[in-house]
Amino acid sequence: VQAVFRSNLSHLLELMGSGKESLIFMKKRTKRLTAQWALAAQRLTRKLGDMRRDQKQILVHIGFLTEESGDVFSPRVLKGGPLGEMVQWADILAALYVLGHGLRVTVSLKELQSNLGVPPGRGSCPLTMPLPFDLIYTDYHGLQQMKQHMGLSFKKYRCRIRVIDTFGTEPAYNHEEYATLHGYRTNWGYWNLNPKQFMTMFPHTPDNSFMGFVSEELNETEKQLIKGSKASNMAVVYGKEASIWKLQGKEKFLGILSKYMEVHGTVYYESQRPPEVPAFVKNHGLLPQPEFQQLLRKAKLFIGFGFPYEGPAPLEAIANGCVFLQSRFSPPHSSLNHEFFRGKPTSREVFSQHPYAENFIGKPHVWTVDYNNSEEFEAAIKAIMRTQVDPYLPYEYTCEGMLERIHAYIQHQDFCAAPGPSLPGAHAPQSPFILAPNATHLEWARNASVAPGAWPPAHSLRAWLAAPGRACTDACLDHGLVCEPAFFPFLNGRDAFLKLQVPCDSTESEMNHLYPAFAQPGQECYLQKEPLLFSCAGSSTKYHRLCPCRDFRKGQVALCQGCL
Ligand code: U2F
Repeated sequence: VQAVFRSNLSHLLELMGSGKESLIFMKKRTKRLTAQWALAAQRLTRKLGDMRRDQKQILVHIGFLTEESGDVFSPRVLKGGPLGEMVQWADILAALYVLGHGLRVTVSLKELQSNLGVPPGRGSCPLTMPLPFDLIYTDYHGLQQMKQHMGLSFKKYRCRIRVIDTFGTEPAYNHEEYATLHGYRTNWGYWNLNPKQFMTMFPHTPDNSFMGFVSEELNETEKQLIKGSKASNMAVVYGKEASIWKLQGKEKFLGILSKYMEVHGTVYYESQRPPEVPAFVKNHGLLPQPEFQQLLRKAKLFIGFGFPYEGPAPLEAIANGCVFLQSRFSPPHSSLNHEFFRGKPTSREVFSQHPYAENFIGKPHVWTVDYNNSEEFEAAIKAIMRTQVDPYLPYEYTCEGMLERIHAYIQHQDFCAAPGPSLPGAHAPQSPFILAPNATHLEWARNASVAPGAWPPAHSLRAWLAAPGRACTDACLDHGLVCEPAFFPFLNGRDAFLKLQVPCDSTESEMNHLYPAFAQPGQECYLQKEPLLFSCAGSSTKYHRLCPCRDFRKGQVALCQGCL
C-alpha cells in the first residue's frame, strides 16, 4: 500500500487517547499545529514528486508516560515540570500520521501487550510470534518493557525499534561487553542496538539519528507585525521552575539586566510568589503554550540561567524574534562532572546551556557569554538592545523539515539488514574508487559497484585523517562536513590506510571505539573489530583517527545532498 499524505488530524487526536494531563497538553499542541502540518505536507508532496512511499504499520509506545514506569511527568505538566519530551512526542506522532502511515499509540503496559498480541497476565511470551508492526518508536522505559514482555520476539525484532533518547547514546555505552570492560556502564543499559536507532532531540551527535521536534513558523505578515511591536527593553527569563533562580551569583547579572530591561518570568507558583524570584520580576506564572508564545512575541530578549539544558524554548523564542542570551560553561558540563548528566549514556561535553543555539544559529540571534564577567555581560545586553533581529527558525525545526527527515529515515534506514555484533570482524566493502588523493583527504567517486542502494549514498563520503586528540565529530566540522558513521566500513581496511598515504608498519584489529586509527610512534594502524563500536565521538592524543565525513543539506544536517 502506498502512503498518502494526510492533512486532517482529528483521527490522530482520537488515537492519542485521553485522561492524563500530558496527553491533554500533547493533543492541544497537535490541534493548534494542524494547519502548519497540512501546509508542510503540501510542500513536501511537491518536493518529492512521484516518489513511491510504502505505508508502514507503526507502533508508538511512549514508555515514560506509563504508570508501570512511574509516570513522574504527567503530574508536573501544570506545575512547571519538563514539557520538552511531550512537545517532541506530539510532533513525532503528528509527523508519522501526516506522512500517511498506519499508527497505533500506547501509553500503558496493557495496551502494549494487547497490540503485540501478548496475552495479558502472562509475564512474558516465550515464543516468537509475527510482529504486526514494521516499526516501533519508543523510549528507554518502553524498551525495557518490551524486553520483559516480548520474549524471544524482542531479539528477533529489535532492529525495527527506534528509541527516542533526548540527550543521545554514544556507541561506547551501547555495546554491552565493551561498556562493561571499559567503564561505560550506565543505568540506561547497553542494548547493542545500531547507534542510529537512538533518535535525539537535537543533532547532538551524528552517531545517533536526529529526530527533533517543530516550532511554529511565522508567515511574512506575522514577522513584520512582530518586528514592529517589540519592546526593546523587555526580557523573559527561561525556566518554569523556581529552582532555576537559585543560581549562585545571579544577583550580580540580574542586577545588571534589571538596570536596562524589564524582567519577566513564567515561573510556576501555587499561591504566593516563589521566594527565589526577586520582587522586581514580573512573574506571569506558568503559561499555556500559546500564551507563552505571545509573550515571546513582545519580548526583545530571552535569557537563560544555565538550566534547563537543551530544551525547545530557545528555538521558540528565536522563532518569535527574540535574541537568546545564555551562559558559556567553562569547564563544559558532562556526565563526568555534572549531576544532571551523571549516568546518561554519553560523555558529550556541553559548552553552554544550549549548544545547538550557539553552534547552529549563533549571532545575531544567540549570544553566549561568561556570566561571571560583568563587563562582557553588560556589553552584551547593551548591544542586544541596539540590534534589530528577524524571527528565525532553522529549516530542520519547521514542520516541513521534520517531515522530510522522518520520511528519509523511514524510506532508507534499515537496521534489520545491517550486520549484528556477532559478526567476526568488519570487512571493508569493495574498495571505492579514489578521485583526488592527497596526503589527508580522499574523495570516493560515484561508483555503482560500491554498496549499491546504501544510504547515505557512498559517493558523499569524504575521508580525513584527524589530528591527534581530535574526535571525528570535530575533525569533520573543521572541514564544513559532518561525520557519517555509516561510512566507517569503507575506511576500516588496510587499503583505506594505504590510499590515505598512512604508512602502516603493522596492522591490528581490536575492539576500540576510536578505531580505525593510526598511532604515530611505531607507525601502527588499528582496525575496528566490532562494527557496533564505530563512533564519531571520542578522541585520544595517542591516535590520529580515520574519519568518514559527508556533506549536508543547508538547514537539514541529518541529510546529505543526495540523501532524499
Ligand atoms: C528541557 O525540558 P523543558 O520542558 O524544561 O524545556 P523548555 O525549553 O522549558 O520548553 C518546553 C516547552 O514549555 C513550553 C514551551 C516549550 O515548548 O513552549 N512553555 C510553556 O508552555 N509555558 C511556559 O510558561 C513556559 C514554557 C528538555 F526539553 C528536556 O528534554 C530536558 O529533560 C529538560 C532538562 O534539561 O529540559
